[in-house]
Amino acid sequence: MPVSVVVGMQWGDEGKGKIIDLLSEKADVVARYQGGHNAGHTICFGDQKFILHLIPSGIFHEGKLCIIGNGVVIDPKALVEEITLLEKAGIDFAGKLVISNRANIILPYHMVSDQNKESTSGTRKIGTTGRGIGPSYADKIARAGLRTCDFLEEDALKETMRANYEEKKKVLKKLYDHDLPEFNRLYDETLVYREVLLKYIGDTQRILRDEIAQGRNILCEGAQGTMLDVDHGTYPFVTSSNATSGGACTGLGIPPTQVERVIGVIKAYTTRVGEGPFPTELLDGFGDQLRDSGDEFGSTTGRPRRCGWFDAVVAKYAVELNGVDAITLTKIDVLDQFDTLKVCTGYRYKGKVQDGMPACPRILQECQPVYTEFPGWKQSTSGARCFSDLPDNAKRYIDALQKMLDVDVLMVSTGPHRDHTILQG
Ligand code: 2SA
Ligand code: MG
Repeated sequence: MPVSVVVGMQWGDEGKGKIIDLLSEKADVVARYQGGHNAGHTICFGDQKFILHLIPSGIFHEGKLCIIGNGVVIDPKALVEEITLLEKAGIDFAGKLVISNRANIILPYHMVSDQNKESTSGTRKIGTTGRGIGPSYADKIARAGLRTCDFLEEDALKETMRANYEEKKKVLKKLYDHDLPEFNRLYDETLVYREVLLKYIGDTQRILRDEIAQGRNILCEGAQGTMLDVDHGTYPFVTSSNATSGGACTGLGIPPTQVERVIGVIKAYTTRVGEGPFPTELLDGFGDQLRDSGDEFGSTTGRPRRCGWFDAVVAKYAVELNGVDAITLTKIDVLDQFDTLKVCTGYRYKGKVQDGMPACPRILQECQPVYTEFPGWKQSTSGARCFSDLPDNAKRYIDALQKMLDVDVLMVSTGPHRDHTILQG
């Protein structure tokens, strides 16, 4: 069973891009299963840095097939721009990219709706990326969306798109007094992107079925992270898809019985971007120090990320929920300058330590973290490639996390580049 799923174990930005890029070497197919161009997966090699939003992080390797699955929502303009940018950097897409014919489309009115809802929601605002992700998934679930297969026949596309447009036009006018551009302008623009994308649209479920039958290695790429999962995350402060490992099956059409392993990516501290509860958040100078040393700014929107200590309650929940059987621990070097490190081992609510992850955001908001302290190492680990080269206190910190989570640490990342990596075992 050659299918592996790579999943974010926190609120996204764990460093999945780098890890998938590394693991892609041994994969035949790399497939994105949810989210859209809200994601920002950063990959560095040589002196180049790329931020991928929709294209799977295997694209930089020769001979790998990259798939955008049915669970992804696609903004045609964003995808065409990303393809064009990568082509300019010398990436050849011929025969390398297939987009599911069952993926839902994001159109400009989804973005308008997302941004207007956010700006009129006051304290109920989610802090979305404003990319139209939620409204597009809402249309999908309401069975009102446009899909990539609708691109295949121009007449049908026009009819479906017009019906959607007319409805959105009324709703956006009524709710936000917003006027959409006229239909033909929107349609003609969509046709331009369709022209570029048509050749990539295919039946990715069947392709994956055949690849699996031939024993090929499939790497399923999650976007965002466990705590942003629409069912299991800190709802309503979540994204609108299943970022957990189960999303790989629905978002690609792969049977659960074919998934062999789940690799969890987790940062040595915690960040989140957007609103919502975050028990270990540091609102003091330590938080600023993490943000500065970790360069913690949204790779899609540039927003400063909120930073805090490692949260083992979140991590254990993610292990359980995703069935994580190996961990890759990232950005350990960002902790190099701290005297003392804290790890949250439990949540106290109204004087009592909670069992598990509270479902209700109001309760989570009031939870006080219970911390265990670790001495820092005050030495550079940046670029280390061997576990034995790490300072003793860094080894102790990693060992302690491994014990708390009861899962093997497969890799430790000590910097943004491919070779800034410690491979275990
Ligand atoms: P949305 O736009 O509807 O998915 O937003 C809903 C919530 O999901 C969060 N979200 C993210 N969190 C971390 N990283 C993401 N990708 C970008 C990055 C984010 C950026 O890699 O840095 O640049 O701001 C991502 N995408 C969605 C979002 O912040 C909301 O909390
Ligand atoms: Mg990111």
